[in-house]
Amino acid sequence: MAHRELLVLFFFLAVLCKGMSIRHHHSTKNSTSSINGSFCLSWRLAVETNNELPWRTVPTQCSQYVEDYLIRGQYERDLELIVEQAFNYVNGISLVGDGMDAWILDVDDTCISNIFYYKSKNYGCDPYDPAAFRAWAIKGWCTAIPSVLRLFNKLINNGFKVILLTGRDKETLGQVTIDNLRNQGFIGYNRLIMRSAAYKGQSAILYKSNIRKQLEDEGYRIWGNVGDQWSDLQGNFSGNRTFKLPNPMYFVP
Ligand SMILES: *[C@@H]1O[C@H](CO)[C@@H](O)[C@H](O)[C@H]1NC(C)=O
Ligand SMILES: *[C@@H]1O[C@H](CO)[C@@H](O)[C@H](O)[C@H]1NC(C)=O
Ligand SMILES: *[C@@H]1O[C@H](CO)[C@@H](O)[C@H](O)[C@H]1NC(C)=O
Ligand SMILES: CC(=O)N[C@H]1CO[C@H](CO)[C@@H](O)[C@@H]1O
Ligand SMILES: [Mg+2]
Repeated sequence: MAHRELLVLFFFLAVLCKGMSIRHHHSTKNSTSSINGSFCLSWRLAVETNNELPWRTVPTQCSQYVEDYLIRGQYERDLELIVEQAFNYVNGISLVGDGMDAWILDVDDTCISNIFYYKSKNYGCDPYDPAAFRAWAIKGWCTAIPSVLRLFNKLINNGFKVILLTGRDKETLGQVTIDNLRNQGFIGYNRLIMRSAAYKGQSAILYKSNIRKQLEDEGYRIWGNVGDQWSDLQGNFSGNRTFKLPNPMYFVP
C-alpha cells in the first residue's frame, strides 16, 4: 500500500518535473524572440518619433517584427486611429468656402502602399535601391491604403481642395502615378504635384516647403497635411495640423 502510494507520488513528481522543464525550455526559446520584439518595438517608437535620424535600413533582427507589424493588423489599427483624429479635426473646421481651403496628402505609403515591394527588400533591412523601386513604381501596382482613401473622400465631400504632393519623378513616373491613383480610387483631387527637373536633388523638406509656399502664395490655406515621412511635414508652411502616418520600412531625408 505504502509502496504503491510512493510509486504514484514518484510518477506524479516525474511528470511535474518534465512539465516544468518543457515550460522552462519553452520560455528560454521564446525569450530570444521576445527580446527581439522588445528591442524592435523600442526601435520603431524611436523612428516614428523621429528620434533616430537619419536611419538607412531596418535592423536585420527586426525584419520579422516589421512584417508582423505591417501585415497582422497593427499597422491598419494605427492608421485607423490617426484617420479618426483627422476626421475629428475636419468635422470642426468651418471652411472659408472660397475654393482655397486645402489639404495636402503625400502619395507613397500615404495614399498608396509599397509594402508588397518592400517585402522583396526584407521590409527595409536591405539598403535603398532606387532602380528597383523605380521598376516597381512603373508597374503601377501600388494598392490604396483604405483608411487614407476614406479621409481623401471625406475631404473632397466636405469641399476641400485635395492636393497630392510627391517626391516621385514627374518625367518618368508621371502617367503611371496618375493611372495608379485612379485605379485605386483616388478620384477628384485638385492636382498632383510631382518632382520636376527644377527640384531635382533638393531634399524632400526643401522641395515640399517650396511647393507649399507657392500654394500659399496662390492663396491656398493649408488646413491639414498628411504624410508617412517627417520630411512631408517639416519645413515651412506645413499646414495648421499635420498627421504623421507610420512607416517603419524606410526614411526619406
Ligand atoms: C532575433 O535576433 C536574432 C539576432 O539578430 C536573429 O538571428 C533572430 O532571427 C531574431 N528572431 C526573430 C524571431 O526575429
Ligand atoms: C523656411 O523659411 C525660412 C525663412 O524664409 C528660410 O530661411 C528657410 O530656408 C526655409 N526652410 C525651408 C525648409 O524651406
Ligand atoms: C492656420 O495657420 C495659419 C498660419 O500659421 C494661422 O495664421 C491661422 O490663424 C491658422 N488658422 C487656424 C484656424 O488655426
Ligand atoms: C533556447 C532556444 O531555443 N532559443 C531560441 C529562441 O528563439 C531564437 C529565434 O527564434 C532561436 O534562435 C533560439 O535558438
Ligand atoms: Mg510617402
